[in-house]
Amino acid sequence: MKVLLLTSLSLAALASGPVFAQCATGSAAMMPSTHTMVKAADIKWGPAPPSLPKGAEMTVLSGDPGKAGPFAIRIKAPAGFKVPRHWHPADEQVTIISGDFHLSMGEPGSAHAADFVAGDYANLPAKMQHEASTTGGVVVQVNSTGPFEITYVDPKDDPRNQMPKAASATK
Ligand SMILES: [Cu+2]
Repeated sequence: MKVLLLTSLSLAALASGPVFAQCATGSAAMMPSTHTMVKAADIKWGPAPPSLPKGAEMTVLSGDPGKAGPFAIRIKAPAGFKVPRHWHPADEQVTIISGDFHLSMGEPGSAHAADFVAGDYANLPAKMQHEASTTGGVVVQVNSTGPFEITYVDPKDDPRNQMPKAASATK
């Protein structure tokens, strides 16, 4: 009986080891095949895609938001910037790098709102509608799984629907 007990204990110990090792290997397999090192000082900002309201800048840290698979981007938004209620097809992990950020999760009547500062984090579940804004400007990092898409709850809020009008109004 003693031998049996020891055997089952050591089997349990063996089983717990490899389980964690497998988890680590599994998540590593999800990462891009090439390593990426990004120095904040070297980041080159470009205009954010037309799916976001005008004024924001974006940089891609890793992956490709337009393709299937994990990616990391940063978005730099000026003071007063607001992204009206929208949702994404995949979970969106947001880390505040600098500035102030305000997030309202869920439908307007029952939304959960919070203010964020540098170092704060939020996970925005796939298809859960939300609204984001900043008072004094913000840089956020977004980690998600491509292809990245934004669907505005009110199509009138979609900058892609406003573009022709905006262009003719300024000319
Ligand atoms: Cu969003």
